[in-house]
Amino acid sequence: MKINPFHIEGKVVPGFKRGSKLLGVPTANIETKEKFSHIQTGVYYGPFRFLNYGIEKTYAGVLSIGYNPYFDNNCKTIEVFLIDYEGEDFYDREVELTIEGFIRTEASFENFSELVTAITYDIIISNQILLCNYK
Ligand code: RBF
Ligand code: MG
Repeated sequence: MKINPFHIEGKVVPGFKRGSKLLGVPTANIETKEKFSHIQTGVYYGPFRFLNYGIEKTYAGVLSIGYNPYFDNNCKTIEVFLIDYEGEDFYDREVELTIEGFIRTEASFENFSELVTAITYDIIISNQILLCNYK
């Protein structure tokens, strides 16, 4: 669902290390200056850019904003998976996202494979919407 777009800027910080190892879906965890406490938790998509590096590619981002109910986190986090990025981890880089669409609310799941299936669908949906626009 398209939403009124909004901007997120921040720095990539270390996460819980579950994304790549456990799920096969590495995410960049974004620390923002604003706390974004007003943003509704859920799964979103939108274009992603690195800041301060001149002209660079725009990546297709799929975000999870919230408490990861399957893992029951205490803090609200903003994490993004880049569909079309292949490369090293990029901690400490300043990044920006324009969030353009909402996919679903966060959920807990019966088991691990249901969580991974849901994330896989999120990525497929975002891929269809974003890659035609930004490639
Ligand atoms: N975690 C959840 O507990 N519930 C979710 O519904 C959920 N959806 C996600 C959707 C996407 C597209 C991504 C990238 C992550 C999602 N996560 C969700 C977060 C996932 O649990 C987290 O990335 C790992 O635990 C690593 O911190
Ligand atoms: Mg992460």
